[in-house]
Amino acid sequence: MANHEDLPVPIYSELDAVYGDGSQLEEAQLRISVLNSKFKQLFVHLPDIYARAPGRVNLIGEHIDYEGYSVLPMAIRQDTIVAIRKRDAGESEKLLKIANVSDKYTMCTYPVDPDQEIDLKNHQWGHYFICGYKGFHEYAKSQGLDISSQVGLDVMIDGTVPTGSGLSSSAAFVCSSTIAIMAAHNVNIPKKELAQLTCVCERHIGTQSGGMDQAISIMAKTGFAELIDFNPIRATDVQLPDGSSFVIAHSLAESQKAVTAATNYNNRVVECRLASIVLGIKLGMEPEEAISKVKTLSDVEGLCVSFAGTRGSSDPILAVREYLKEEPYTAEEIEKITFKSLALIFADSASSLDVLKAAKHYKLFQRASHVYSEAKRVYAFKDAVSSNSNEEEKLKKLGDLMNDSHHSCSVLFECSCPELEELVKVCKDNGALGARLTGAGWGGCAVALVKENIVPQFILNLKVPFIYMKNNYFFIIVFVIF
Ligand code: NG1
Ligand code: MG
Repeated sequence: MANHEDLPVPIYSELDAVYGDGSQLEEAQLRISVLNSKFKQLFVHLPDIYARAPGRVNLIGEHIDYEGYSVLPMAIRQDTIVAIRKRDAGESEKLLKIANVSDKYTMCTYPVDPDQEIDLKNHQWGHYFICGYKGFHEYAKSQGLDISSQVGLDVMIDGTVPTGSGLSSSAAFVCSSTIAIMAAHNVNIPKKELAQLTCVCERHIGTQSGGMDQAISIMAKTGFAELIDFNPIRATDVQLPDGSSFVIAHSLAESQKAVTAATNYNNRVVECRLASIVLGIKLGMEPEEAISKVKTLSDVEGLCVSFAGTRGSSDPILAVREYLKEEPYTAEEIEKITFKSLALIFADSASSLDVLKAAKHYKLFQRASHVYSEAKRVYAFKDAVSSNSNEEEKLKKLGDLMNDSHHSCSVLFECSCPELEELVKVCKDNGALGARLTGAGWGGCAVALVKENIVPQFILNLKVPFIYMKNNYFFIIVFVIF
């Protein structure tokens, strides 16, 4: 039988197929009937095709996918559905019209030209569809496929993943759009290729994404979390222990990653790249070689390990402690090591140059320490899940790893925020075995591991003190998984 990740993704033309496992039929039918009636009202015709992609919660492995390290997310039921109709070649209007079921989002209109530039300075919600559109056409060109881009598309979006919440509403949108656009052109490819392609698509929004969100959105399986490896992308099922639930709670601080990229997300990608170049040089590479060959901290791990090996341990964190200083680096200090200006090192990446403009200093020691320790925690988590210990011990271990991950994100990677700190504390005070921010951070959700028998009480307890402490917040959104 073909491997799950070698199969193509499903495309839907019938109502009852939107949830592949046939569950929640009524909810799906209701959504599709609203979608259809709004579609018809606006575009006169009905859509030809529906595509669906879920959001995700990351259980552990934060800010390490773009450094080449494995992560451990699972899909959530909240998703994006895209309904699409390709206009006939004879129809005069040649535009991409992207509408939304929710009145919150007004219709966005774009030309059909796949080479159009996305106006990143003027962020619009429809840009995420164009990410898929541009990415698909680039893919088609690279494969020599003959795709006419001169027909208009009518599109209606229905998303249920809260935006800016760290639950990957963006990847759900980009993935479902890409699948729908491909289907409209009769193209389909295996899931693992699509996971790679959609990661490249989403980078058109200006964030230097690592690929976790698209990989889990495309390759998730009901009832499992997945260990996602990169280069090449691969998904391995992880069956979580019985007797526990993951509760996701929203801090209600919204994190608009596409808008804050230069100081937050892309800043960390740049800092990690600089840390890996400096480490490469300190561990014996020529500066020019390190700049051209070393892209991520995983690229220099081999060098770190052989260094550390001479001291009787194979821990790259020891190399970080030996060779990177704890005080933040100025650009000049780094340039003394690289013998090349930072502007030249990043000359081919406009979004990295934006980071350099905004940055005052670079915390190489802290970022590298987080990445190497977090990468280990992912494997420790996976090992704990499959170990022979009793459930009680397993859950305790998983909770401890989640707590350590949060501490590292907060103190070393500095991607938390006061609201998330408070929420994580409230989770722990109310009996969570472990709690941590999930996704990029700087707002959004926390995920807590909670024993199943206390989940209802946990949710109640969580709401009360949180509302009390932050009386400007009226509610938190809670999803329970498993
Ligand atoms: P969210 O939480 O969706 O903004 C981002 C990245 C991931 C990963 C995590 C941090 C995108 C599309 N997603 O997720 O690749 O780096 O942050 O672990 O940029
Ligand atoms: Mg996102």
